[in-house]
Amino acid sequence: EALYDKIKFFAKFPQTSVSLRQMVEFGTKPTVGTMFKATQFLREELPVRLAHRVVELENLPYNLSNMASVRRVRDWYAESFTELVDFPRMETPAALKARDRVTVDANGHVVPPPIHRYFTPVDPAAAVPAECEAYNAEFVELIENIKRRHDPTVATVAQGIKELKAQHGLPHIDAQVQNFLDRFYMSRIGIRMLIGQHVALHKLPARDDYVGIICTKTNVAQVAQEAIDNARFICEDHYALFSAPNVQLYCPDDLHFMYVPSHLHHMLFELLKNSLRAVVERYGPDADHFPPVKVVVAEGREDITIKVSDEGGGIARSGMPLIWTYLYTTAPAQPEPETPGSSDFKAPMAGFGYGLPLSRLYARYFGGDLRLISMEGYGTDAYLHLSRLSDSEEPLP
Ligand code: W6P
Repeated sequence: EALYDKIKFFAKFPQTSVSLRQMVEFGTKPTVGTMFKATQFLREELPVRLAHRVVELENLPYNLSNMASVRRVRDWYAESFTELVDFPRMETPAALKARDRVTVDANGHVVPPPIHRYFTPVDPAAAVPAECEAYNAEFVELIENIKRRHDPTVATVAQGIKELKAQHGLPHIDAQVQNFLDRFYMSRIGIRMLIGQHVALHKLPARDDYVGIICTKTNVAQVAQEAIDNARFICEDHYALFSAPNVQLYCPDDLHFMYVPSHLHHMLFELLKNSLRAVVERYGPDADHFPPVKVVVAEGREDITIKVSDEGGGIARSGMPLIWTYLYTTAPAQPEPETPGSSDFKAPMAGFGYGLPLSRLYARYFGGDLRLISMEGYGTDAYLHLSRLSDSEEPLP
């Protein structure tokens, strides 16, 4: 069908990576003209990225492409693709006039037609600022709606994976499916970053240390403390505890770097929940003492590394690869691992969501990484590496 041909055509174009530094340079003191250029970039780039995903969603193994949930997600991508390529290009007042699409008022000023009638490329310098502004605003509204449309993607894909498990009884780690999901979610992080950044530049009031959703001086101790407070609160709620295990934070108060605070919070919150869960489940919710979780932040030249250490009993070495899989998390029943440590192994498994694989993708998105080292019978150390050199480019699948 015609739409699918168009999508396949767009999917032949390479995606364009953007670095954190570029996002910041672009968004510093955004004028109508710069925002217009950003609009033009996204108006080209987003359809290309969406098209790549549609083609992948159409070609999944295990008949995954025909599952209702996967098709629903595919349809959202195709719908958003259509809206973006149908979004009009803009044309100059001169061009408009030449095409007799405009009226000229009593003072000789051009009265532009409704935005949806613009459609040829324009030199922003030659365009009327008010027109550009209206055009930008309309584009922002479009991509905000697109972002909202795709909110339920992770839950919907997870549903599909669960159904796949039920139908095929697949092995716990299927490299193909794992690989697809890593690519798919990495792409999603990138698309949502670009949209979120653009919308924030357009809408949020200017702040000294923010460029869109990027904080040029993200205070590590502050974000870490918020993640700690939130994770402990959730833990107390979940286990009906009077007090969750303590979390000791070792971080210079003034340590800051350029990052997206919400991403950092998300990753630390996820790690801390896992650690708290491991500790509470090892000692039991009625224990009168828990060993504290420790968060140590180190400032290197290349990286800021955050280590989250718990004494939650650790994970069997054979179980480590499973931590990063998506199939595993939605699996209703797990066979016991063939190691003596199986009882230790089972406890932390129960609650794993997509949190860890997604957190690792968030870390990698800006050139960082997430690694786990476990001492079975004692505890687990998670190392979150964040690149301080903000010029690593988006890793696009
Ligand atoms: C555990 C399992 C785990 C996963 C991620 C982070 C910390 C921990 N601790 O026992």
